[in-house]
Amino acid sequence: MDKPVGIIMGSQSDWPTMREAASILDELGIGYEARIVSAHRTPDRLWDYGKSAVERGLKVIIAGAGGAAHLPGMMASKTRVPVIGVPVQTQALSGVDSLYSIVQMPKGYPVATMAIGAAGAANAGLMAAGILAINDPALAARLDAWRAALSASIPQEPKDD
Ligand code: RP5
Repeated sequence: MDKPVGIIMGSQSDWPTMREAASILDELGIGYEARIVSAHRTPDRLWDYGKSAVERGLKVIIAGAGGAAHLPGMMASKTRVPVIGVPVQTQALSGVDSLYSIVQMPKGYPVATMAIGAAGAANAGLMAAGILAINDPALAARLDAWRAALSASIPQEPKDD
């Protein structure tokens, strides 16, 4: 299977969050790789990943990090492959630190920033699917079906526990 999506994260501790993106890609039959790439602890790995992203055939990069979350922005500065940023929830500041670190990119190097935490990671998977579906009718049909199933699962009325 092709692996058009790269899921990268700053630490092993981000994986429980970033796994939500991976699960969505699994559900939709999209190939991906998952790697730990830290802007601060492994800057050379970040550089190499960004430099080789296009030639390796990556079409979308999902980058999650927490705290001083520089990974998504640094990756966006190193490759034109679209970067979707996921602010990982932190203990000290609840992920607001991560969000602010990712969202305020300077003009010229965008990061598509998702919500904080698990919902943001899942939505990053769906955003990647939407981008890839532009040129993949079979994937577009799977994504439409996924969205329709979610809608159909929402009850009309609330019920007591
Ligand atoms: C960031 O620091 C990572 O993305 C992670 O969210 C945070 C904490 O990392 P650990 O100390 O848990 O490895 O670089």
